[in-house]
Amino acid sequence: MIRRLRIPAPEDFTAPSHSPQVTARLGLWLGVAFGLCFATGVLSHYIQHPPGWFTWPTRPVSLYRITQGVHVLSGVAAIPLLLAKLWSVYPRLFVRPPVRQPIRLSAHALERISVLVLVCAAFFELVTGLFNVAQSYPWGFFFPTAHYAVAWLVAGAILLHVAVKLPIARAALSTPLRRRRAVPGADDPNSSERRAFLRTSAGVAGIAVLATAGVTVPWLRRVSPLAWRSASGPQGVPINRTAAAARITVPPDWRLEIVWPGGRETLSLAELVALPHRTAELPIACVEGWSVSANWTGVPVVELLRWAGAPTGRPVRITSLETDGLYAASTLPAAHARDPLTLLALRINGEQLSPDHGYPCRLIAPSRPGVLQTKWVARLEVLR
Ligand SMILES: Nc1nc2c(c(=O)[nH]1)N[C@H]1C(S)=C(S)[C@@H](COP(=O)(O)O)O[C@H]1N2
Ligand SMILES: [Mo]
Repeated sequence: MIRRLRIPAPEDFTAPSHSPQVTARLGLWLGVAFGLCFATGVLSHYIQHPPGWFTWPTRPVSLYRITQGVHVLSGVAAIPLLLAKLWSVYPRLFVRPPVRQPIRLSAHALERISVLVLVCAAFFELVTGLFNVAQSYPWGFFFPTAHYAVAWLVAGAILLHVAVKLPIARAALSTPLRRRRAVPGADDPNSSERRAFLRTSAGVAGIAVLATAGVTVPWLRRVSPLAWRSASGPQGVPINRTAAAARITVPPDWRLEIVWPGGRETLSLAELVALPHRTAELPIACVEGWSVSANWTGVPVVELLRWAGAPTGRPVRITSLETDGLYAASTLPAAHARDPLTLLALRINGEQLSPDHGYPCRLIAPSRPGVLQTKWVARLEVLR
């Protein structure tokens, strides 16, 4: 049996922007923004904590820069879209009574609870994400873990919400915005207001993206007043953690240590500098969405391992002089460890690395999150 759904008429609500045609379209756009944000966020999580079955390509060198840029910018776009969607449904959020059958937990009540979970979780993701890009952590929990866990809650709540709303959303999406009234030639006066509200919502989302996209899109830097990172910084690249903050002191007798199952080799800075170098243009792409390209010069890790007589084609653990930081070490997966563009960099944009950029040497590898580009490297360990 096919049930005919009654689309609430615009008069059911106080303003045309509260019509289901508006809500459904905003829902669709929001679904695209959240979908992109979720997919790129899960990717970023897997790159940083790879399960056994996961591999991430080393090419194009900017792949992570792109996926993480999409993550942060789709999140930025979702903020005005979520506010607009809440505005478009808010009369219905306060329908009385909130629970139709007070004794039994009705489907209606469950649906209302799932919407509450969805709204709270979505706000949690967008707000914590915003604070994260602003490098402000005014809370007690560990941001990546909480942000990742709640993302699954949002995804599940969205799927449930879409499943519940599919019939009404489909009907509303197939109802043209420009609906003709019974009187021929007379346009529904509310339809232009509905379209204006949708245009404004899309416009605000677009402006929010343009105003911030300069953090990662070089040619947008000049039109992005709200970009939270510019291309400037010592030697043309911003610094997240300075050598002073990480309490780095490079010992005068610094030697790079290379260890592998059954072997060990060390070399001085002078010996490292004397090895064949390679220069590559590679981006630093922070998980916070900002990214900047630079010309890095250094010794390819694979060549260094060959020079030491260590096995290649295995994952390599990179450890910093930093002792207690969260990002004091990282692991190069086998694909990155054997890539000739994975460098132990000694120079940036033609100059010796400044202390803040990781002097005496830092890791820089293609298509890799900034947090894994370990600075102030002290040790390479070939894993089994
Ligand atoms: N040892 C160490 N390396 C590190 C970090 C750190 O805190 N300690 N921060 C990482 C992060 S989060 C990023 S985005 C890049 C930032 O690079 P930059 O500060 O050198 O520009 O370095 C990475 N390397
Ligand atoms: Mo970062």
